[in-house]
Amino acid sequence: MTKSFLLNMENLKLMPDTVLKPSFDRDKIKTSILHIGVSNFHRSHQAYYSHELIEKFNELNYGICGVDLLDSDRKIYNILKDQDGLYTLYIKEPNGAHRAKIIGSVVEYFFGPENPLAVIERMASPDIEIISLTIAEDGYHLNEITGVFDINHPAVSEEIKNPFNPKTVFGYLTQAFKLRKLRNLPGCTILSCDNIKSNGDTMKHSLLEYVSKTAPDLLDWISENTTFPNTMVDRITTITDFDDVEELKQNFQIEDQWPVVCEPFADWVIEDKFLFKKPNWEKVGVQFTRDIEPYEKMKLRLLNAGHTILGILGTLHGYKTVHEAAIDEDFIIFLKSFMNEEVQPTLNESNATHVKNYKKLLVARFQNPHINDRLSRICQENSAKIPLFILPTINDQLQKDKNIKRAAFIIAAWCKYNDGVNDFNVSYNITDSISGTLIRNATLSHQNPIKFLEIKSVFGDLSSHKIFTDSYEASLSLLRKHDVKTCIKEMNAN
Ligand code: CS2
Repeated sequence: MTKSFLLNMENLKLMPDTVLKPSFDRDKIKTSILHIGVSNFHRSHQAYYSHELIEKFNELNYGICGVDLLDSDRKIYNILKDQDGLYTLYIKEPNGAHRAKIIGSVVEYFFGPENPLAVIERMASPDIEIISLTIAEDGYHLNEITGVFDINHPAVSEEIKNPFNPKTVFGYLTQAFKLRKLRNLPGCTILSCDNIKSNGDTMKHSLLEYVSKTAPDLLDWISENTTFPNTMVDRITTITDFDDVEELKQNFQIEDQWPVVCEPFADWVIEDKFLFKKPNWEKVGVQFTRDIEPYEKMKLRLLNAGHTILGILGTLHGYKTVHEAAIDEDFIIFLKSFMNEEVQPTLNESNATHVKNYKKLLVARFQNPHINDRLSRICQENSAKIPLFILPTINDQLQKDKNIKRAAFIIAAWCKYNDGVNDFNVSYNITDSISGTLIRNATLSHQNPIKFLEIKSVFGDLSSHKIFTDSYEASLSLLRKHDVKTCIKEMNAN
């Protein structure tokens, strides 16, 4: 058996030269970014970009202080503590060339449930210029129907009763900003990096709403002393498998308790709206723009929608990973037609070249055989994803009386997906915060297809749009009679 080394500062030098190790002195790094939500995605994306900036350009000011606020994040807290904040980014090329890169940009870490006051103090320290976030859709506490911040959300109302023991990101930020104001310190840039629509604006409205109810004296200060750039973030990052941990041991002699696996592609577009001088991230491929919308739309409607389509159709056909579905020619013909005929007309002309290049790369990204991205991950919380990834395309197309045939088929397939059994009679779990409603309405749809579209929190008024419902009903009736593969072939033939 090959000897392997626990990942920590001390052991770095013992690791073979095939491991890409930080060459910078981590003790010299200054922290100007505090990041909340040290997820796999943060570690493959924002922390990677900061690492590259430090490593390649000796920009020592962009160290990250990682913070997690949820009890459920205790595992990453313990691991990062053990590993001196180091972790492996296991970057898998489609041709099988895999790189193990040790990321060294997370130089501090705080765990909210253990010491909330320490987190608030760190957020309020003058050297922190950017507070970035990957707190997932749930972390924003948006109302399902209105899509705006829900002050009555149980986590929020509980916290309001006990503001000095915050639990949500809003509670922490409020306490930290109170301190900054009191101490006459400047504010900071809040950089949301979540896959939600207008992430910066959403964060801003939510925070202001929270503060108006809990600390109205702070409202003006926050408005004047913070900015909330919108961002488009992109890098396919999977759930870490035990096999990855083993491979790193065998092939690179690294013993990492929680490495991160991702594709080689990475993209980050940020609205140019920083409170202070922005990090020179453009040196490592980040794009700053005045208008984020075209990029955001492109990514959500092509990549994320593409994933969702492969997720739903693939699961019905018994596939387990994105790769398996993406090398099925029938699936790809369907996906490409959807993108070209139904999504493309809804995208802005202004970044047409970017869109063209993005589309070209997309299928190859999905087909990367080494990225074991499970369809079960993709289909989690479809009820939150579909309104963001697919419905905007449908609404835009309907408004212009344009083609929605494939989009309607996808919604019908999602209805069938909620029956919970694939075409080979194997059942799977539906992991969704409204799974009860989805399953109930999918069951009712066997008698009356429209019942599924009557879930208002997902579909709004779509059930009253005749052009859409006709197409959806035709698809659902096809899907109830035949297996999904036959239906896709039929769709492709027309
Ligand atoms: C995926 C995303 O969860 C999903 O639905 O589409 O996690 C996707 O992998 C990332 O957005 C890629 O940038």
